[in-house]
Amino acid sequence: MRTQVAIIGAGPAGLLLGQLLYQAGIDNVIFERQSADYVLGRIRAGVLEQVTVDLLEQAQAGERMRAEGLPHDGIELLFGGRRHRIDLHELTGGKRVMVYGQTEVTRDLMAARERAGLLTVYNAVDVTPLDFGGERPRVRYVKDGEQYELACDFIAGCDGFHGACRASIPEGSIRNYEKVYPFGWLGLLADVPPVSPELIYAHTERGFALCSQRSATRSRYYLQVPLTDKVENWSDEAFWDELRVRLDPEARAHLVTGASLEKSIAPLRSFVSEPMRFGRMFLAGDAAHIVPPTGAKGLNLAASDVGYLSRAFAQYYQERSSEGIDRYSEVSLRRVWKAERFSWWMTSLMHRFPEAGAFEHKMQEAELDYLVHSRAASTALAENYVGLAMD
Ligand code: RFL
Ligand code: PHB
Repeated sequence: MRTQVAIIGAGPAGLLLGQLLYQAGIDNVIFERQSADYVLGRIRAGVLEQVTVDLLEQAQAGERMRAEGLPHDGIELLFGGRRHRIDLHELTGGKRVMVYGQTEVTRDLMAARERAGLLTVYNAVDVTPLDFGGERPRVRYVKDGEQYELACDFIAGCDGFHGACRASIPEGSIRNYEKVYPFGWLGLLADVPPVSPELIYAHTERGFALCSQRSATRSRYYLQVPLTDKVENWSDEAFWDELRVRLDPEARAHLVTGASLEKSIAPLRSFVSEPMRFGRMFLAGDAAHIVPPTGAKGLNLAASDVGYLSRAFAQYYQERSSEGIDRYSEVSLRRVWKAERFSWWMTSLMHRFPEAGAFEHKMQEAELDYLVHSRAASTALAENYVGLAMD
């Protein structure tokens, strides 16, 4: 068996890459360790930049998003007990974000792939990228107890932070940069109407909270929690009680609570691996970098990576030019580092750090006050939040 691009991982990066390559006439096969249902069961991102929306349209997977996604023109920052609106649309000269869950993005991409008749090997065991340092890479895997190999021109490592691709690159050929934060996010999904039409990012003495949403009837909320907390010790009631005290009086009065559909704790990390290429293997998405979720950038970076990578492969096959693939890592990393900076900044500004003292708390409050009252500072936030342009 043979293909042009073997893609490891059927998360948003792998699935979107597969569709963009298909649109460019490039053959590809995806290998995924889990089942399709398992992939769809992971509740993650909710905010799409215009760049991501455009790529999903290009991939012919944008129809339902266009109909059901919620365009948002602003976000609110809550601190000192009051909310302040950041008008993304006005500050960026007409840009906005789209609230549409990663689960739905993934579902739409899976459906588009099925329509195209492309092969995805789910429940693939021991997926191993081989010989990608040379001219003839291969992927070895086990399916239903039998071992197989697929020859290919290139391997796309879209297998997330804990995947096999980055781990199989010889030590010393890539450099990792990492920062681990001393807290996590406890997330809860429930079929209740959102507390407010726009997202609320709350900075409080008890820690950060985020009010997000998936639709007019489904809400997603997050609380900053110590890393030592266990999800099983957080009852739904305890979650709602804690969220309530982190909100302003009006939001508190409007909060509708209900049984959780999902509840989980995610640690927060900043991570970049450089370069995003070794020989004929290219890393994309969480396989290459992680951002803390505060800036809503993870899924969007996965999308822009595969936007660049699909362009590079198209140039290779259609124009016989290696220029795009040779520049992939450099071009992607320029965007990645700016999103890393924004996510780190927003995380540092909005959370309560255990080691911070009274002076640091005053600095956070002063910066938030400056941010919402300075047009220049608000514009910088808005410009990054809606997403920087792709080169
Ligand atoms: P994924 O989604 O982790 O997919 C990788 C896939 O690879 C598979 N895999 C393997 N397959 C074969 N062989 C192996 N050895 C394999 N190892 C792993 C996995 O099963 C999986 O299916 O990575 P990808 O595609 O790069 O996508 C990245 C995004 O999922 C991630 O960046 C975002 O979810 C981050 N994120 C957010 N991003 C945003 O842009 N906006 C947001 O609002 C946002 N909110 C969030 C988030 C992430 C969160 N968590 C839980 C980490 C909120 C949270 C709480
Ligand atoms: C979400 O809806 O899951 C979400 C929204 C904004 C973020 C992070 C997560 O910054």
